Amino acid sequence: MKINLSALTALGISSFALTSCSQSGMHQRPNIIYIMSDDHAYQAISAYGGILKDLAPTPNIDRITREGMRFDRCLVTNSISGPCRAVILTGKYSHLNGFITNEGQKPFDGSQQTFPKLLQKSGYNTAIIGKWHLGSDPTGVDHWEILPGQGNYYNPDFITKDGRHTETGYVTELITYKCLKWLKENKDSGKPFMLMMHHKAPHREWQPGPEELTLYKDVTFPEPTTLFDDYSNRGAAEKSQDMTISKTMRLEEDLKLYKDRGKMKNTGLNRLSPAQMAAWDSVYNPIIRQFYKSDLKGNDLIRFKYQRYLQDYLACIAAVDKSVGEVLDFLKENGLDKNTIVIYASDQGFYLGEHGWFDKRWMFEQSYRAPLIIKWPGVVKPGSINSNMVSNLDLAETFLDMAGVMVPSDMQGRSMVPILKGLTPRNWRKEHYYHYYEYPGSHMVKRHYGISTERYKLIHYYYDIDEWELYDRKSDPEEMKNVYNNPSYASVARNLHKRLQKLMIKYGDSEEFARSFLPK
Ligand code: SGN
Ligand code: CA
Repeated sequence: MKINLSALTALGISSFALTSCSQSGMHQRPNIIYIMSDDHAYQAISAYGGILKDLAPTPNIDRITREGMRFDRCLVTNSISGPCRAVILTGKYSHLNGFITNEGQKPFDGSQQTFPKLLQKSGYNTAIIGKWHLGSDPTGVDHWEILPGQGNYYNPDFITKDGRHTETGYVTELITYKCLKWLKENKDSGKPFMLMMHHKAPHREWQPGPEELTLYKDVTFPEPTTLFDDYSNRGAAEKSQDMTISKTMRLEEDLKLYKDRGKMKNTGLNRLSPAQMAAWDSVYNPIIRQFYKSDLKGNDLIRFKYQRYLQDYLACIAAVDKSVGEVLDFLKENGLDKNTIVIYASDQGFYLGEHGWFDKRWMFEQSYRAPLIIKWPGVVKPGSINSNMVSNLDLAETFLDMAGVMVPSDMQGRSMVPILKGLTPRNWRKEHYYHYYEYPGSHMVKRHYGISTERYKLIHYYYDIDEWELYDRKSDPEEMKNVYNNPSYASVARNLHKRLQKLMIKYGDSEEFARSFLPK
């Protein structure tokens, strides 16, 4: 249920009074643990199937799926870290929460309404630990401990309200330790809790932890069918990006094939202790020797880079999965599992060689779709799979609704609680609006906005070019063919144009507005 908070304030009724009196038996409100990794592709979760099904190291994430609901169409609104995090916190599109890009961005305005603030106000004990990536200090939480910016994998710095300090260890393990510590200290506080556990992994440059260094050493991964995509049948944006495995992915920093060890400092590998470095070298030195001896070229080199990329990427995920297992075990051992909702998500999707790419940003499937799995004992039917179009825009309202807190009317998503109960409302969204802004910038993906329906996507690249693209996911699931100028799709395009216009009005966005607050 949505309520207009400013109207209530005008009547002299505070939201807290409202939420308080709407609750009975507040201590029974569910705890919420939101585990979010960074750049975890759904293709790299075994429970999601696909070509890596038998190789993805995700037994514990799969456990959440078995006990909960797997969302197969969770769409993000702007596929990049900081903006996704701001959308999750506020339940508002980027142009309204003010955090539109990672680069060249003012810090997130933490004085605005966010779901942690509303939960805290309603009596929840709240915390955020791990990657934050929003520039300003977190607000609305009783406890926070965050990585500066992207953070480092080994011996990372953390920032708390007392300042910045360095810790010894591997980032995924440190974040897990801190979260379990906070849970132990707060589980008996008499208040329900909401913890945001934000992993850095498996973000670039994909540095595996000490326990996982050799995990995929001898594994060969199947290749995606579009690994050698040449972007024919598509427009200027796809042809001019800078995110291919072949050209953009660096042999040294990304694939650890260092010739010049001085470059290790670019990726934080200079932070390793002598013992950590010895373990690292014992794994990578033989790979380096072999690689430079083999003198690979052309497609053989791309194939090799893809394999090397996935070895490290999945090894990083193995540590995240272990972390998830530790949280689930902790809940069970402490009798908290029945009343704790556990969510596993990634900030956005990611390319694992599809279209020859890594990274994200596009409105194409692999980056637009994020994994989302929710376990809510007694409410969600174990092992259920949902294909409704949900969005990271819905998370704030979902969390508030789970906690029985009134949802402010200016949030732009919708609570997924009815879906979790197996009762999808008949008027659930049938179309989703997207807007990506960070251009020029890393990976050079041009600015675009668009509408997605079950079957089609209409995309407009509008900033330094003016090109429309239309994809039919039914006849072209891999999105290899822009059919915008195909006469047989003329009426589909006309219809989508109208619906897109309506969506932009609904969410208060427009091309003109976007141009007005972006760097020229
Ligand atoms: C870094 C990465 C990019 C990545 C952005 C944003 N380069 O700049 O590849 O797209 O982060 O990622 S790196 O060489 O520094 O790793 S995001 O997930 O935070 O949005
Ligand atoms: Ca990310």
